[in-house]
Amino acid sequence: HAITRPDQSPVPCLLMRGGTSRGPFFDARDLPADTAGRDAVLLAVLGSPDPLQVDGLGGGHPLTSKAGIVAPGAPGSGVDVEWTFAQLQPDSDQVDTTPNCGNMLAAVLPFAIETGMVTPTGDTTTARVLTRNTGAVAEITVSTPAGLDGRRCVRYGGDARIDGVPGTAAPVRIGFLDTAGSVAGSLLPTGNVRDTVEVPGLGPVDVTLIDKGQPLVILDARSVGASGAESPEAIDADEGLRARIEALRIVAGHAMGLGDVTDRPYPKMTLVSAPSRGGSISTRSLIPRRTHRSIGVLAAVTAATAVVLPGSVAHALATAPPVVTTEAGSEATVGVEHPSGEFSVTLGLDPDDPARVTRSALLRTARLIMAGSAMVPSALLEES
Ligand code: NQM
Repeated sequence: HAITRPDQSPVPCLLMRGGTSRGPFFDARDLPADTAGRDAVLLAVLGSPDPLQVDGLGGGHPLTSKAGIVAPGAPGSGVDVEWTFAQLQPDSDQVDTTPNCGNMLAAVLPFAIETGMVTPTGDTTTARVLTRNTGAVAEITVSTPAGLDGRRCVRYGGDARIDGVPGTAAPVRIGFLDTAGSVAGSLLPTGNVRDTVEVPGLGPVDVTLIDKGQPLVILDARSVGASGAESPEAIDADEGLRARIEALRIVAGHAMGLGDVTDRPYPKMTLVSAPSRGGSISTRSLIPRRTHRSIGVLAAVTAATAVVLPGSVAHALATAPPVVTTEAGSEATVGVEHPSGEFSVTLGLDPDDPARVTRSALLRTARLIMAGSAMVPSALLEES
């Protein structure tokens, strides 16, 4: 780069949408190697902390305060690409690399192809991607036709539609093997399908504490005085409701063995109610203090897993999903309703124990929005 401003320096970066999230993606080798230096650069790029993130690329919401750090898979590891997801916040200087993000994950293979880390193999390219945050491995397939110069490249346009994103785009197919216990250590960290927790100011609340890729507190919306049909804006504007949900989250965090989660972006809160649009369950997801416009990918996988788990709070309110039996075993397709539509998750079920989910598959889309460099104060790069 020939840019020689004395006080601002460029960091190569692709701004991408992954599913219903958006953020800058970096080649790990372009960021400071130490965590503190890396985080300082990410905060500068996003413009946090500031509710509007007016001095950076963030969009003033947790869903647009995210970053991806991508590297080639280690030789012999069996993965083609590895990445670290960073959750930032508009209004704090926290950079959290503990949880998964299945939405941003959808942009990782496109990024790896754009930057030459992965070479396309045919009209579609499949790669194994490791999320370093939790160790989850996903098999991802993207569309890679020949480009104008005859070389294969990522196709972003197409007919696939996901609720929560305008228009249509090329499909990004994601398959997960076991994602249980990503942050909480096991699928059911208390050992129970259902717990009753005592919440100060609210009393006893029945919950399912579960982690199939995202630690969730699943509760009947009515137990915090909601119907489950509220819009995200209505939930975010209701301070009393949010305070009740947050009080429950703190208690549940301890019960899940996660310690004091006051400043943590997990567990996420999932208010469930009976489906109303032909799906299996209706959800309102708080991530964790603002309400998702749809639902996170691994949050949807986790909620769907609870739907097929007899005794869970979700199972009790759900309409049983259709199950088909193929040569590969039984599959349930769970329709997770959310404020902007429905997220369909296909779960592979253990033939000996249909309450045990062995794999999950889902559809996302992604798009390269901008390619270039993010400018950050030079001192942040010199220090590393
Ligand atoms: O659960 C939001 C999102 C997410 C996370 C959040 C996600 C997932 O929608 O895998 O995708 O839960 O903070 O991007």
